[in-house]
Formats: sequence, structure tokens, C-alpha cells
Amino acid sequence: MVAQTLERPSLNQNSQAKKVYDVVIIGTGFAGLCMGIRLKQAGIESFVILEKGNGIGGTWRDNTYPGAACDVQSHLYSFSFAPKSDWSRLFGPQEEILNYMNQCTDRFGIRSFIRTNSEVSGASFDEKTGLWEINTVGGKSYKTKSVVSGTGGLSRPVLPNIKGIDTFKGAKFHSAKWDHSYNLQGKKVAVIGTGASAIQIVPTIAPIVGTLKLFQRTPAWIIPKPDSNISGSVKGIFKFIPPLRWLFRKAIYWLNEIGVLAFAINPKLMKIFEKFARSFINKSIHNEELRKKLTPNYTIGCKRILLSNDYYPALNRENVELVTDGIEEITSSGVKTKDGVEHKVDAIIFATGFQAAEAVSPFEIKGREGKLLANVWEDGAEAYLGTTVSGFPNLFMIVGPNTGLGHSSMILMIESQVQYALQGIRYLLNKNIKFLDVRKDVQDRYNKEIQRRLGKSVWLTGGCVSWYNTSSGRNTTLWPGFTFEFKARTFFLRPKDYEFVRADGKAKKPGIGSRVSMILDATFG
Ligand code: N01
Repeated sequence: MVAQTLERPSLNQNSQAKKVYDVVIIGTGFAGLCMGIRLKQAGIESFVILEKGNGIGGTWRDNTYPGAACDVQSHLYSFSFAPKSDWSRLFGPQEEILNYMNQCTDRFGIRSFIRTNSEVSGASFDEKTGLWEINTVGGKSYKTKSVVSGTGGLSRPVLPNIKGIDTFKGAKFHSAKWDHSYNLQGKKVAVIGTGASAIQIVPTIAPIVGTLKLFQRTPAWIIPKPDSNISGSVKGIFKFIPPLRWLFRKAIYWLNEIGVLAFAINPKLMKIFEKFARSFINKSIHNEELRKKLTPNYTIGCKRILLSNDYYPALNRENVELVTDGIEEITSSGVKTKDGVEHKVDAIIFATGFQAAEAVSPFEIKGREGKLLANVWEDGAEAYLGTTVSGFPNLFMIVGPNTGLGHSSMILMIESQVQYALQGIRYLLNKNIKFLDVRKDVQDRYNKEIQRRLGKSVWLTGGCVSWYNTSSGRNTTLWPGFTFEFKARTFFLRPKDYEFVRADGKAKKPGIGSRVSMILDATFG
């Protein structure tokens, strides 16, 4: 079914009639690209994709630090509809992932829809017209029937709130904003943080720098990374016998999926992983004091489990020191710890993560009755199926609240959400419907269920502090189940979950005919 482009007069009476897009997508990470590709395949071509950077790729464009690679197997960390036979490694490096995203952008013909250097500054919904107005930092504005936000959870790097951080006279940068013009060769370097980014950075720069001081606040559980090059013959087999590539992807999928049993259903099973990780530390680190410092005191899985074969060996190096005394302040020449020692360095690298749990949207979003999303989410972000929020009609979030995974590929969740959003958009374009708004009682019931399930998970019972949870201890980031459950729940947009408002302002539930055509669209469209 091909949607029509709506042309409506602008809300601003002083300006000329302005194009009204069917969809404005925000972001060109995997989420934004997937939505764009699916819209185009569905014959919906009245859309733009706004991107704040000067190229596509989101997280995979920004994180160019040395050693950046995926910690999910590439054959699964790729679109199901765009398999790649020739991944160079089981866990692809950043550059190859970004290339893949660029190839998909061209192969599916969506580059001309992308507007780079278009950072969104605000979005507001007009209940009278049922339209959103999207404003950019550069002063442009777009009118649209619907908005798909694909801004992701890892797009806002966080510099820690450490006293004196601005006084440091040497080089300093965040892992997600790597300064490639700075030559680390022979330098005295501090790395703050020991999360997923740091464990990739440290082994890569340790052989280059003069000395490396790694400031750890909480140790991470680390297990070996089953990574290797993929040989030419295997790539050939995948290329010429696609069912084998498909089987390989499925095998990875099910192996990862088993993890849910321990993460979310019975955290006691984590003991098995913990035993494995403990023996990995014991085997890799020979110095007893260092081993103690590196052994976490919370249940494995509570914070993200990290995969690395070269992190522990890097910490055994003579020029690397693990500092665990706690940071007191940053001085003009280094990092002072609570024991009074000043560690003088030439450069500080902040591998301190992203602002994730507290607020998902990096710009102001105004919904019905002028309500601000930031206010609605004061006590923690929540949505229905991680995608729609009551009071914010025609807005679909990809990688919204409680859609993150601790065990598998985010692209599985993205594809499910895109499928769901596409159905909502089809309703808006085909059925004389002004807007659809998820019912508050439906959203509340859903979140009650999600939080009840999360309460039993290792993320809330494991005894750690993590960015998965808000400061009040609510988990607003992770999905507490199997990815196939999420796929099943987002496969059909159930009209009864939504308030439908017609163009004449009357509430309207779609009839049985509309629902049947929706289901046909969703299945074969
Ligand atoms: O960030 P993090 P990241 N003083 O938040 C420490 C994804 N990712 O960039 O644990 C001292 O995990 C903080 O300490 P603590 C992945 O989803 C994916 O590494 O809070 N230390 C922690 O050690 C990941 O989960 C890949 O006590 C301070 C570190 O900084 C997410 O990105 C690769 C501090 C932050 O760790 C974020 O990972 C890389 C302070 N004031 C990342 N403040 C893939 O391969 C913070 N820290 C797909």
C-alpha cells in the first residue's frame, strides 16, 4: 500500500504553505537507518532523516578510539535483511561496521533522504493539526505527521564531575571524542574508567605510551572474547551457500539467548559464569594484590559483562599501573587520589561512559497540552513497548526505555521496533486519522509488569551501581526477557492499546476492515 504525501498549510501564518512530511526520522545510527530503509521499502518516500553529525553512523561514527570493536558477533550485529558474508572477524572492528552502515545506506537508496549537520533542538506537537514541528539548531524547521527518534542511548558522552577537571593543562578527551591529532607515543597517560570502552582502549595504547595509569572505581567482570579472523574459505562458503550463513546467525542467536535465563529469570545461574570469570582472572593475573583489585564484589552480569583477551595481559605490563585509591581531584598537571598522591600525566582519557538511564531524549520534546517529556520522565523514562509514550502522539522511539540488552544484538530490538512503528505510521497515512496516542492505562500496566520482572533480575539484585539504573534504583534501560518475546509483542500494533483521533477531532477506533488491512500490510507489505 503506497501512502500519499500530505501537503498542508503551515501553522505559521506568516510563512508560505510548507511541505508536510509523512515522517521525520532523527539520527542515522542503526535505528534511524533501519527506519529509513523500511519506509522506503514500504513505498513511503515523504521523509527526511536529520543527523547532527556530518556523516552517518551514530555511535559507530563517533567512537573511533583505538581498539574500538563490537562486543556482539557481527553476523548477528547486522540487519537480518542485509547479511554480509565477508565479515573479517567474528567481532567486527568499528571501521568495518561503519562501512557496512554506509553500504546499507547506498544499497537501499536512502542517502538522499539524509540531512547531515542538522542537529534537532526541539520537537513540539500541535493537537489541533495533529502535526509535529521539528526545529534544528541551524534554524530550520520541518512539519511532519509522525516522528521517529533514533537518537540512541549512547550519544551523549559524560565527563565525570571531578573537582578541578577544567584546570588540567595537558591533553584531555572522552573516548567517544577521540583526539586523533594527539600523538600518544611515549606519553604519560591516565585513563579514567574501566568499562566496555576502556578495556578496548587500554590494551591498544599500552604498547605505545610511555606509562599508563588506569583509574578504576569499580572492577568489571571480564570473560574471554571468542574472537578470531574469519578465513577466506569460510567467507566463500557463506557467500555461495547462504543457508549456511543463515544457520550460523541462528546458532549465535540461540547461544546468546540462553543468557536471559541467568540475567533475568534466575540470577542464581550467574554463579556458573562467575566461576568461569574468576578462573580467567586467576589464570591471567599472577600478582595477588592486582588480582584482588580486579575481582568484583558484585554478581556477574549486574554491570555489563565485558569480553577481552588482551585487557588482563595489558595490566600485567611494566608500564601499566592500576590505581584504585579513588580520585580526589584533577590538578593542572595530573590526577590526585584520595591517598594524597598526585599522578602527573601528559594526557587524560575519559572512558567514563554516556548519559543513558536518566533521560533518553537529548532535546526538548513537547507533547499534548504542552507537556514536556523531560518532566513526564522526571522519575525515570518509560514508554509502551519502549516505543510510544502516552501524551506524545505519533512519536515512535527506537531504542527507547527498557529496550536495551545485556546478552545480545541491539539490532534485533531495533528491527522489532521499526516493524511496530511502521504499522503506526501506516495508520496515520492511510486512515484519515489525525493522531494515535498510546493509552495511559496500557502503558502503566506494561511498565508495572516490566518493573516486576526486572526486580528479580541480576541488574537489580546483583549488588552493583550501574548506568542501567536511575539514581533512585529503577531500571529504565533493559528489556527483561528473550528478544523473541519482544519481537512477538511488537509484531502487531494492537489498535485497542491506542486512542485514535480522527481528522474531525472525534475519537475513532479503526474498524475490522482497517485492522485486517493492517495485518496484511504488516505481514506482506
Ligand atoms: O562506559 P561505562 P563505556 N571516577 O559506563 C567509570 C557500550 N559499548 O563507554 O563502574 C572514576 O560502561 C565507571 O566506573 P563505575 C556498552 O553498552 C559497547 O565503557 O561507575 N571512574 C566505569 O568504569 C557499554 O556498556 C561496545 O564505578 C568513573 C567507566 O567510567 C556502553 O557502551 C564498546 C567516574 C564507564 O563505563 C558504555 O561503555 C564500548 C568517576 N567520576 C562501549 N565516572 C561494543 O563493543 C565514571 N567512571 C558494542
